[in-house]
Amino acid sequence: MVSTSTQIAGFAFDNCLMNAAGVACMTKEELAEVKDSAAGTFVTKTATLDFRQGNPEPRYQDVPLGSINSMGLPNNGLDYYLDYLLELQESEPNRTFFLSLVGMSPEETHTILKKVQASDFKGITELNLSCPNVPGKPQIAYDFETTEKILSEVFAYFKKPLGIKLPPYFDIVHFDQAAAIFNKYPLEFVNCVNSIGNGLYIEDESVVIRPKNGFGGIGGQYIKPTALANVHAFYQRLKPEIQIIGTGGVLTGRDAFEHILCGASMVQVGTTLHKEGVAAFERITAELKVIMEEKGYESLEDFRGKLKYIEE
Ligand code: RRO
Repeated sequence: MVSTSTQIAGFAFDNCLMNAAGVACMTKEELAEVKDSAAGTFVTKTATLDFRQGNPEPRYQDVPLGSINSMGLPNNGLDYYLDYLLELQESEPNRTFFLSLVGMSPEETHTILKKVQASDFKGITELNLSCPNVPGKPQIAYDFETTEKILSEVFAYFKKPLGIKLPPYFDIVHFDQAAAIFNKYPLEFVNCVNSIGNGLYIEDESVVIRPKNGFGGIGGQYIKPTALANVHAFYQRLKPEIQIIGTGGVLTGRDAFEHILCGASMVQVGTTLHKEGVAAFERITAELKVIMEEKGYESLEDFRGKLKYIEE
């Protein structure tokens, strides 16, 4: 009797796998397909206050070891996603879903979060501090001063369950500094990681996506070691009340197992979901359960965070 069920922010999910924001979540139809798959829940495309067209196409390319994208935050606007989530609260009262959002400025972020706070939304909010693809807008969470200012202002009025989506960090001092900031706030989770920003993929003599002359966020196999390092670095540093969602390089049950071993309580699938469709959830769940059975683990708690180190 092996279970991959989990909890985030006190809400129960019957599976720890879900989509990563940006994949299979732009429209209600896509969200419904994830909802009705083997996934435990879904997260919406990151919503801004108003509809955005995003960057010119081609803007997402699957490549052999992963993906590159410069979507530029295309989305249907906050109300589209919030209305759907409020509908689901009536039709599926026993399930909890995630709303991803960010403003085009700190002011817009506050406007959006105040609307969510004032609404009847009972689910979980993920504030995306790591979009790498809007020309002229740096990834917020690489600027610790701005990040701290936003969080201190947000928690003055936002009282619903909130987590943040982080970019990958690459320096131990940055893990220390980021964790010290996050530990000051009542965050429910951090989600590690967004795509590795501004990679360049070349085929023959050309880039493969149009925006920014081909620079884009890298996902898939390329990023698993970075993702695992970020999951584990924050697992080691954050107060236990802040859970970790692991995202990056999940192709197989083994990859999901490694994220959980590093401390993840939920595992998101992006590039692989884009390549394979929602059938990926059933396959990866089955593969994860085989590994758990082989090792005699019945639940995620039996191995979460229990990464082994090599003794002196
Ligand atoms: O829409 C995007 O270009 C995008 C976003 Br908001 C994000 O957070 N991560 C990413 O790889 N692409």
